[in-house]
Amino acid sequence: MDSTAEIRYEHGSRQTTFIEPESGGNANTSGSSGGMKVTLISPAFPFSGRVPMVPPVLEYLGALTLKEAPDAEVTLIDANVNEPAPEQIEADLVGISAMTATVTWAYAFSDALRGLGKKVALGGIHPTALPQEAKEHADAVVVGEAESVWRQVLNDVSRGNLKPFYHGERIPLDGLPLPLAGALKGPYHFRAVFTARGCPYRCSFCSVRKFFGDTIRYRPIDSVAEEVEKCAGKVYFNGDDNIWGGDIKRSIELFTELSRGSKKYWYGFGDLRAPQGREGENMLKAARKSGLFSVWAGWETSSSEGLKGYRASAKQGTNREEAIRRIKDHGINVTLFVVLGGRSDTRDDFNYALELSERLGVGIHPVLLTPLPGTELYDEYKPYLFREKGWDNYTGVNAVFDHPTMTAREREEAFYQTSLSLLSWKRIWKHLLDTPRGGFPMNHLLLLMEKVPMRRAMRKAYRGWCTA
Ligand code: B12
Ligand code: SF4
Repeated sequence: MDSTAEIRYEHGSRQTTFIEPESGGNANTSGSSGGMKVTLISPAFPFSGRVPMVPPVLEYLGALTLKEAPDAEVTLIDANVNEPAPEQIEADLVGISAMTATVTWAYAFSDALRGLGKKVALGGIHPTALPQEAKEHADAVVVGEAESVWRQVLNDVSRGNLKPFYHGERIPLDGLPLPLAGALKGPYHFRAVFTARGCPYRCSFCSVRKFFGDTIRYRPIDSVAEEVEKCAGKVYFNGDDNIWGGDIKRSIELFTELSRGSKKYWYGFGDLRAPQGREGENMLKAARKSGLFSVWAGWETSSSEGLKGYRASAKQGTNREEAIRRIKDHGINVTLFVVLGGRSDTRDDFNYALELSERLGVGIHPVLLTPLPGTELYDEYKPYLFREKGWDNYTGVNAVFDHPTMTAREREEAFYQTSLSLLSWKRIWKHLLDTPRGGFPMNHLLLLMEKVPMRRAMRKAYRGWCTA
């Protein structure tokens, strides 16, 4: 799960980017989608509003579209920057990418577009988990990854023969196009780079394994390095589910290659097991040298019983506190994700998150446990879900199921109080002091860049919640 999600930015001017079709775009690889207009949309977030990251899916799917249909006209829209009116969209095909939290917006927007006679394809993690539901709101649903089917979709649109479902296969990640970096202008600070897909762990609350598979597929190291050089800014986000991957030797090779390039800083999600292994030290050394300054790790919960319940023990290794110390010793900052408010949690678990942050000198990112469709947790929690709460409540800040001892309001209040305490000036200051000195000044500056807007966003969200 991710956290920069909670950084809000004020709304700015309209931002839609039109990308010129390749000049003289000749042989259309699709053979028949000549000059078609394709608009790709990343929906508005219900909770976080504007985030400082370019929506990776737009730049990537835009590039894939031009790879498959070089003479297509591609328009990218980040609805967090500019929420367009459906009447403004002129396209032969509109592709909308949705996760669970954003699918309510995606469905409503798609319904409006279809009401105007436009063709819409929905894709991404939520339509893949619930394709039949998504089909109610779309002309076509792309289930799974786009690479193996996108050309077919474009062909079918141009022939007026769109199918209801396209099933993407999990193919090797060689030859992926470079994202259309810079095409989407906006108040962005970061761009994401992906080096792998898939996760071998089995956390019951996570959608990733079912979507991308339980084996890891890696991109060739030279294409990752090329992308970092050409597309990533001075500071970038490694969007992998686990920056260490499952193969430490490969990670060291990747980090070594990255450190040969121009100096860039990066951050991402990593498990706590890899840094503990025999090769852990070497890996951390190479990662730091390549510019890694901050790791977000899933601590998830305090007790081993709780970890077992979430099937999240394996990724913790045998001594997770030692892993945190090691990472920090290498000058790398640590933030831990903690899930709260599960049916076996109590109010004390919220206090535990505060204690953990003090004791380990790390940032904590609390999330209210959210059973996302397509996960094992969803099946387990199905009987307790609040049916009246739509998918736009599935953001990690709302209680969406019944709890044996705490009301939804009590859990949400506890969540906000915990988050606000973690973002108090006193704790931000303490976190700055606890930030590894080896990372000065970049780690400290970036920590402030992250915490201050997050604090502002959380306070605003809390005020909104109090009046709701
Ligand atoms: C980057 C990212 C973010 C960024 C998004 C930035 C942005 N503006 O888009 C930010 C930080 C904002 C974010 C926020 C959140 N995120 Co997030 N995020 C990711 C991450 C790491 C990468 C997604 C990505 O961009 N991948 C790159 C693109 C190229 O790949 P892709 O999206 O998978 O697209 C491929 C296919 O899915 C498909 N496809 C996707 N869309 C479409 C559309 C069409 C038309 C077609 C044809 C195909 C297609 O084709 C692509 C190529 O194969 C994923 C983890 C993951 N492994 O997916 C989590 C993930 C998507 N996030 C998740 C969650 C839960 C959240 C939050 C709710 C977390 C939170 N509590 O704060 C928030 C939601 C926002 C909010 N608060 O309201 C979950 C979603 C689970 C679910 N069922 O919805 C994921 C899967 C993480 C996880 N471990 O579970 N996130
Ligand atoms: S480690 Fe767990 S939470 Fe992270 S991607 Fe893998 S299954 Fe999901």
